[in-house]
Amino acid sequence: MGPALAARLTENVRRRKPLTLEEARAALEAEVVAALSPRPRGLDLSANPSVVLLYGVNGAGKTTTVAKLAHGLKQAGRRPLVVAADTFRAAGIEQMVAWAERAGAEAFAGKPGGDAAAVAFDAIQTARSRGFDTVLVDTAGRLQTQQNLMKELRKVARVVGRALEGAPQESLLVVDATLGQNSLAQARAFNSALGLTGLVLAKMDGTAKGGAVIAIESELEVPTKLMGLGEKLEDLYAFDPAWFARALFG
Ligand SMILES: Nc1nc2c(ncn2[C@@H]2O[C@H](COP(=O)(O)OP(=O)(O)OP(=O)(O)O)[C@@H](O)[C@H]2O)c(=O)[nH]1
Ligand SMILES: [Mg+2]
Repeated sequence: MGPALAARLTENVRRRKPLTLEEARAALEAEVVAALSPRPRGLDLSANPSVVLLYGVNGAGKTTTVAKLAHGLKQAGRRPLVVAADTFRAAGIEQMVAWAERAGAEAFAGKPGGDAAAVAFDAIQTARSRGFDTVLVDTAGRLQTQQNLMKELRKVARVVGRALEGAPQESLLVVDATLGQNSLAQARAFNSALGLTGLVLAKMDGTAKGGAVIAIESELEVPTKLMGLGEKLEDLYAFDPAWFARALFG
């Protein structure tokens, strides 16, 4: 969770004067939960349609998360439209379309090398005319330091807002739990460029602890909303601070 926050939480635990290891562990858990909550952690999908944009660095888990979300929304009786707007990387579109098929969701695909913002705009028109209630937009991976690519994302968000008032309803940063403290730098940059509404913590099924989201939430007040616990469609969960704090300390 980074040295500054770790020092703060440790100091708080010390003040509670735990007598046993068990008490210390429980106090730490309580401190983590306190640092994480209470924040609204549900997706805001009340608008019809609602638009969800997913951002993140290369390989974070964006495409997989879109597929998992589509799967979960279908199961909840909704009609999601999956938008393959990674026009940048070779096979980026095909990958999203293949995942959408597996999830039983319809896909709206851009053309390789095309304008991602235009793809998102057209997808929203399609959603409105054909009655899709949720538009899930997969974007190309990029480093937060690539200014021109960050600018392109701002354009996507702007154009989405023009296509539909109040959109995007959700701007989610997918954070790879195995990347550690670099996630904080990512979150700062994506948040200041795009105004994040939430985080998705992917790859929590391995040895990674994902402690970086505590630092991100404390500093940016952007709630972690979802958590990826594997590579299958069923492996997406609502983020639960109590569960997370327990998992953090084994
Ligand atoms: N174990 C595990 N693997 C995951 C999880 N989420 C994604 N992955 C894997 O991470 C890799 C990258 O996932 P993608 O969804 O393609 O990531 P992306 O952000 O779309 O990548 P780019 O489009 O290349 O930027 C794939 O091998 C996924 O199967 C997760 O929750 N757990
Ligand atoms: Mg992808």
